Amino acid sequence: MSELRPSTCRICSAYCPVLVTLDHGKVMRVEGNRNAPLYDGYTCPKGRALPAFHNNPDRLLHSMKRQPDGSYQPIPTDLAIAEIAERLKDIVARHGPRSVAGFLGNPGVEQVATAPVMMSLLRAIGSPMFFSMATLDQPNTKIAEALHGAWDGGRMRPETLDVMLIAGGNPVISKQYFGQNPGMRLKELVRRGTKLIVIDPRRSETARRAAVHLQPIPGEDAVIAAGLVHLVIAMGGVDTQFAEHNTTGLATLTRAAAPFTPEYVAARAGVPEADLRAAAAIIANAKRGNFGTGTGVSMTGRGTLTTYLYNCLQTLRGFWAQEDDEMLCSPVLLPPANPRAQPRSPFPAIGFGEKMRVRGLEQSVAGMPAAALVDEILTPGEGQIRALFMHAGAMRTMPGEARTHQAFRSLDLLVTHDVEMSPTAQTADYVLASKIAFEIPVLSFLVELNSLFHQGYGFSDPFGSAQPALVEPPAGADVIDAWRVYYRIARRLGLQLECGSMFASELSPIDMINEPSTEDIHAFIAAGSAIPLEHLAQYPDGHVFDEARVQIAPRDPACTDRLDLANADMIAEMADLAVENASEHRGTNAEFPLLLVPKRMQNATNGSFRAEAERLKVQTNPAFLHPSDLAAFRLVPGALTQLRSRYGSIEVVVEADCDLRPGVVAIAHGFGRHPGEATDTRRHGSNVNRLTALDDDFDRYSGIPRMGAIPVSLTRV
Ligand SMILES: Nc1nc2c(c(=O)[nH]1)N[C@H]1C(S)=C(S)[C@@H](COP(=O)(O)OP(=O)(O)OC[C@H]3O[C@@H](n4cnc5c(=O)[nH]c(N)nc54)[C@H](O)[C@@H]3O)O[C@H]1N2
Ligand SMILES: Nc1nc2c(c(=O)[nH]1)N[C@H]1C(S)=C(S)[C@@H](COP(=O)(O)OP(=O)(O)OC[C@H]3O[C@@H](n4cnc5c(=O)[nH]c(N)nc54)[C@H](O)[C@@H]3O)O[C@H]1N2
Ligand code: SF4
Ligand SMILES: [Mo]
Repeated sequence: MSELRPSTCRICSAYCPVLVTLDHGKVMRVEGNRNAPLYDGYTCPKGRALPAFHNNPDRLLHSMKRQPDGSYQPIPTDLAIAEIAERLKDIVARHGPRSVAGFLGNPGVEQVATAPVMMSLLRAIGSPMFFSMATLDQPNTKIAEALHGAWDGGRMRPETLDVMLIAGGNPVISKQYFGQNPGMRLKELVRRGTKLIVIDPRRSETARRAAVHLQPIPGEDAVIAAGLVHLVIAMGGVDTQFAEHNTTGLATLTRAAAPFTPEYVAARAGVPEADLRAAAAIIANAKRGNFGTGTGVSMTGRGTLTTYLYNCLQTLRGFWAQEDDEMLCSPVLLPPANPRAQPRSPFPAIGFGEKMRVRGLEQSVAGMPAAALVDEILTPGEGQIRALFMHAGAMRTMPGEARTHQAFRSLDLLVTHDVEMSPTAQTADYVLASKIAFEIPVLSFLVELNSLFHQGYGFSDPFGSAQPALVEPPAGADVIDAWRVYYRIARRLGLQLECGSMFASELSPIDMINEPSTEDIHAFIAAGSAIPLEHLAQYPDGHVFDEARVQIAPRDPACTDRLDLANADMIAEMADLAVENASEHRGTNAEFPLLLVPKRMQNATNGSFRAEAERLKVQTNPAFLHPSDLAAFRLVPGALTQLRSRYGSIEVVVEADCDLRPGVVAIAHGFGRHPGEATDTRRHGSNVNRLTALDDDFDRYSGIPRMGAIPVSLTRV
């Protein structure tokens, strides 16, 4: 019996609504759901390939335990959990609570119940060591907000903008900034007259729609941002009335930006001065605008300063939502909001939380520094991490693959969840076979939650959906929701877990006798939501709740908060930037003449979805170069080549890309096999994180190292 059921693709945070064709409980077909609002039926090829993901012959259907000889044998999941609980008890008794850590990455997008329950177990044990990929992604967005302050009313809605600037982001492919049908949203934006400014060393799918595309040398974004601040001030673009009422530090910022003249910036960043001036003129003449940064900025060093400067530029122009504007991302499953057209003063970015024992790092507003995890494992002494719960594909996605591998294998206990024997699974003591996709109920909560950390997420209109699981795991499978592992461990250790909305002052106890459902955990996280969760059930395709639209309220006459245009650390960094030796900081030379940059590919999401690589034509992650560079290295497209950085080397397939700036190598991360496995580069791709290091030129707040603008070289094989 065939039936059509609405659900949501969760391979990435776009959360596209889909219609799933089921036949006798088997996923047969996935297509965009045109009945759902906002998305106009959009899906990408990955979403449409979900049936194959479900029916992947390599899928892990049983949990695995590592044997003394390094091989893996199936183990009943509940037995694995019992053994893990015993070992954990012993580790806590011997090394204390801080020796237990949890790490959550992108698989938490699919399994949103993991985060609260994993965190709850760590809290019950008394460990502060909860890490997430957020600090190896774009921690600069939250940190810049802490340093500058935030606008209570938020940003201006995209459909009202005269100018939108995106530096180091490619929404058409990544869906970041336009989560709902990005191609179409961007087209509408430009058709309505918004001038798009894109800063990207590649003429990306997004840059093609730009009024001005700056194609700079990678890693010079802070210089460009400072140059735009300088020019906009010089052009008389400061909204002086807004600045007077809402800011401090204008004179200091003006002085700090003075060295970044258009001549200097153009020469240093390798962009035409006329284009830089054209971009500044668009900004200075616009009435409404928004500026954002992506991973091209956060990975290439100085992400915090760059995003800080774009926030300052936004403030100089008064580009924040005004009284009576409709709030961008009015809450649906988040608690009700009452935003006002007024500033919120800066708040501490660091200095309040757990201190790391390495590189002077500590917890920040962006979370615990994930870049410190590996060295917290490897550094002996009080507080050393001995047990790790991993819910990510870290062996492919963490900078510095070799050191990460060394750390993972040195643990007393490494537990990971997985859907296949990925490189990360192959380092673990226990691999817990996980449910996937339509076996898991879905709640649109995560998309809204992300909007609190990064302006590129959230629903442009108050959309919400909650859908049940559609299918059972295959007959005979012994797979589990990740959160249940933490719940069952706690139960075995006699610990009481607590859960609730992250906005609530108090959490509520979880029933430790009758195991809750995943929907029960969802209800905990959405407690106190603007639209009660029960209302969502009436709309199987999802719904825009017009009653949830929030208008920005007037400024409170008593408000004395101010946005800071002259954070001391940021101003000091600008001074360093202005006098440093640019080429020395960049690190290119005769041995490493090229700069490697990150990019995302449409048909792969980080390290996931390798099972369908063949069908999606992303078996390998090619290293793209400008044809002139290929010629200079006497390489032809498709050739196998050694790509080398100061930290390591990988074999890659080179391809030509006329849209790239010469001197740049663009390659996607998330590929490659376990270091011990035989590899065919054309079939498995290569792990870019053999070329990166956890302590390379790292951000002092979040610890994120350089994962872009990395000096590299090519050698023919
Ligand atoms: N060099 C370099 N490194 C990067 C980046 C970069 O640009 N360059 N980007 C960084 C960024 S922004 C991010 S967000 C991270 C992403 O890195 P991760 O957070 O690791 O995310 P994924 O690679 O998407 O994780 C998917 C993998 O997790 C495993 N997995 C474990 N549990 C589950 C589960 O329950 N379900 C499913 N479906 N899979 C599971 C699967 O094997 C799958 O391969 O990478 C970071 N690393
Ligand atoms: N299809 C697909 N979608 C994804 C993902 C995926 O792997 N595949 N990953 C998801 C994740 S985890 C994240 S964090 C988001 C990220 O979302 P985005 O940040 O939008 O990621 P990208 O699409 O890689 O865009 C980064 C752009 O930065 C450019 N760039 C590189 N170096 C520099 C530089 O030095 N300066 C400037 N100005 N630009 C530079 C690159 O050329 C690229 O076009 O995407 C998410 N969506
Ligand atoms: S992977 Fe594709 S279909 Fe799935 S949510 Fe992301 S953009 Fe949508
Ligand atoms: Mo990410």
